[in-house]
Amino acid sequence: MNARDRTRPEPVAGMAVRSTMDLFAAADASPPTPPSTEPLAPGAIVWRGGAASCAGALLADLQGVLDAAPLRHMLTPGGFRMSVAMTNCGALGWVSDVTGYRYDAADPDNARPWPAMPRSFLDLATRAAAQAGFDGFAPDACLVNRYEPGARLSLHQDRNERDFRAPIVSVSLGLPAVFLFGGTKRSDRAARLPLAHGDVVVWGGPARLRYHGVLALKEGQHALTGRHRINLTFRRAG
Ligand code: MD3
Ligand code: FE
Repeated sequence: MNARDRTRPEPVAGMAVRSTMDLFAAADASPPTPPSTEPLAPGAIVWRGGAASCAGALLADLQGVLDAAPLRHMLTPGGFRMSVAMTNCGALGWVSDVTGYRYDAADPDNARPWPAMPRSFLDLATRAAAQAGFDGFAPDACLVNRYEPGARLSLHQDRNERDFRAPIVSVSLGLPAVFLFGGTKRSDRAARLPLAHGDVVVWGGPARLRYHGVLALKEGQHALTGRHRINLTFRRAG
């Protein structure tokens, strides 16, 4: 049962006519609030729709970030242009170029610090982490990924962060995508997980170093993001 289900209590079989007031009273008396998150794998939980109610605020604050640090297609160490457009906010930003991957306090395109992480971003990320048991998560980096139809992210591990005890929190906005969740070896078979607008996933503990990727985005339209999917990943990098 999730939060949306709980807002509409169902009549109990065998009970005759009850007023709407009684039904809500019965809902109030029901056992402790069930968690709105589901376990996905050891160390990983999904909070379906966890960002749905704040998506408008997140996207409004994202615009300020993009004005200061525009999205760009980085190069892989192999010299390929990434199909996903990226930027960052927070003290550190993830960057890729022909020399490799790293976190950097400066935006390589303009040598300025990355824009600050908006309060709305930080609030959501810390609330999500706490629901997965990671109290005190203090992300210092938020990588913004923007997918257009056809854009994909091949199977990889996130291992440029200093301390793998901190989880990664990911927030999906806009068009849906299929996420690939593999094992700790690249050759391990990957499960497919559909991620929709508002879904929040926390990847920690034994899930932290699992291979993952995103299948090519399908064409579509979303009321808030047009033909794009936006993913925010919050990390403790430094
Ligand atoms: C599982 N982004 O930016 S988020 C990335 O949807 C990245 O844009 C994808 O992978 C995206 O590095 C996936 C989900 C995610 C992020 C980090 C993880 C899953 C993870 C780290 C470890 C295990
Ligand atoms: Fe990743």
